[in-house]
Amino acid sequence: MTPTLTAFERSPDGGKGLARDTRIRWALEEVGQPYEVRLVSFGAMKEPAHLALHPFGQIPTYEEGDLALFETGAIVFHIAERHAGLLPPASGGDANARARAITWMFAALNTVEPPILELETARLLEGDRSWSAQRLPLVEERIRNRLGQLSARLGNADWFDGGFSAGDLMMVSVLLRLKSSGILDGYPNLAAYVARGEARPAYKRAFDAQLAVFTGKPPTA
Ligand code: GTB
Repeated sequence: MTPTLTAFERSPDGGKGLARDTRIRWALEEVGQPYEVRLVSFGAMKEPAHLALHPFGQIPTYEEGDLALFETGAIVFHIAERHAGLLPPASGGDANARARAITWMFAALNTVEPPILELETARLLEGDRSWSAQRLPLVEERIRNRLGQLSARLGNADWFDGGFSAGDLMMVSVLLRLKSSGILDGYPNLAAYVARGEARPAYKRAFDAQLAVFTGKPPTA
């Protein structure tokens, strides 16, 4: 059954791939699952029909037959459970490696993304407050602290635990949000890690597909 995602009809980033539907598109591309997209306006996201799918009135959502999901972590995990390629198999494989890959998904969402979101809030929503100039360095410091720890763990490896996994997909998606800040440049192995994720053909297809929404041109891949 072909799943359907929701995505912004008009993304504030104009197609830079930072809205969270990109990580779902990427996961589906990695496993070779075709999908459809329903674009929603900011108004429609707060209407009852969308709120029935997403209690917080956000994108992305994921519908597949009778199943409706929200939260990108749950959606990527669901895709990884239903298809081979994003997690080591649950049985007949390395169960510990699977558990570690899932751990990296949680680490990306629960430990790395929050300070990055804080920075976006501090810059976009609080930049005009009198205390903003004092707060920003503190927020950036919290990010650098996490990146230092992440960089030390990654070392010279390509991915966080052996081969590419849903954990890396999520971690790259989260770190991508820092690209325009320049903060990643201080951690060359993390910058290279993000570039490796972006270079994956599945990521490129996902990126092109979300960009096509804004250019009106069909994806080239
Ligand atoms: N925890 C949820 C998940 O992981 O699914 C968070 C979902 C979420 O924040 N969705 C955002 C949303 O719907 C879009 S992705 N916001 C509208 C609202 O809350 O009313 C966040 C996002 C939006 C825009 C950019 N951008 O333009 O750069 C980047 C990221």
